[in-house]
Amino acid sequence: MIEQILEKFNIEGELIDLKKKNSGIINKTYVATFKQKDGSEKKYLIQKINTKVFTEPYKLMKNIEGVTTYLKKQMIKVGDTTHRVLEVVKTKDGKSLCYITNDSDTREYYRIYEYIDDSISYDQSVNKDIVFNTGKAFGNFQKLLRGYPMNKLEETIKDFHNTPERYKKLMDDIKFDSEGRVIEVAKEIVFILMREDVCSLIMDDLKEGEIPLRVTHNDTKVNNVMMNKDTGDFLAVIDLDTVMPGSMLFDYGDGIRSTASTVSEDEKNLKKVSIDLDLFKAYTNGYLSEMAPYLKYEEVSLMAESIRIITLELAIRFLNDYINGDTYFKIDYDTHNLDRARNQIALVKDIEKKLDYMNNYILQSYEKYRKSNEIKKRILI
Ligand code: GN1
Ligand code: MG
Repeated sequence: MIEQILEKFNIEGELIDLKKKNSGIINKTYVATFKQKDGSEKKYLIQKINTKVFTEPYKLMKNIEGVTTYLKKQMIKVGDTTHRVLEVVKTKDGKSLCYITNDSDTREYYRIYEYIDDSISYDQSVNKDIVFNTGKAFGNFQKLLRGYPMNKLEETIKDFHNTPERYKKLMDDIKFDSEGRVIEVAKEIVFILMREDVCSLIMDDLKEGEIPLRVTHNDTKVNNVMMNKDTGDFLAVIDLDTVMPGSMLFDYGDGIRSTASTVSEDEKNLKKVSIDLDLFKAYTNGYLSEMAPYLKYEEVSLMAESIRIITLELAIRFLNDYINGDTYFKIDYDTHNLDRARNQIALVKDIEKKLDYMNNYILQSYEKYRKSNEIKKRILI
């Protein structure tokens, strides 16, 4: 089947290996190796787009092509030759996607990227350096895209990080209780109810224009950055499906939520769930080392709060999916989404204890990187 897809794309050589990759909980991914005429091997990443989540795959690819083309131009402009950009492979008729019609008469969409060689990605934050470079990669991504024409960008998933809307939807679905699961999750619902006001802090400022819309990645996990195998520096930001207009706060907060948590989202022993402050510092410094000169103070002052908001949002999403009968996130067992929601709630509790500390640290780091950039600019003049 995948072979049939591969034939539709502009790929040279002979297919010698095909493997399914276990990463992400939305799209299905395969790695294909092709032997070239000169004997060398070239790898490609094939992804089946989850059209339940991304209902308009052509819009999604339009965003990805626009952003990657722009990134490449910016990198040439600033003389960056060490980092790489995701490369879309076109079909034989010049499209960024192909589809096949499956047995149940629905279209399955596939796209292909060139595999990024000499790279490694981590599913867990192994150490501070990796986390620093993850923050730096996403900071650099936002920095290079800060002049991207926002009107060219499609909203591929409507209200993706609109936390108050996510909250409202959860409350609506609780009333509906389609699977009769609400009774089991009363404690979790109360926890979320008590934080209704927190949900709207970022969205209110965005709507009022206090903070700007920027190009955001919207899935700033450690495994969405390919690292250079030899130098340890970041190589490229991947998984651009959710690139959309948004606030940098969603990206920063989600970056800390996912890279600085002591355990994975699947950990059931809630005593183990917390934010590792050293990893928090590493990500913050990496991010601000790139973005500090370009941020508005209103954004910086909400950075610590954004960690709580995005974690609460994911708790809401997991709990909502559990209540609805697990229609969105892939699950391995019946209560998987409930366990994930509990894990994120435990993380919110820990974040709340550390909020003031994190806020102070962010402000210090921001001042440090802003000043060092001023000095660099003066020296250059
Ligand atoms: C989903 O599939 P993956 O791991 O790239 C989700 C993110 C969540 C994440 C939680 C489009 O991302 O928003 O933070 O799971 N992506 C989408 O693990 O919903
Ligand atoms: Mg993703």
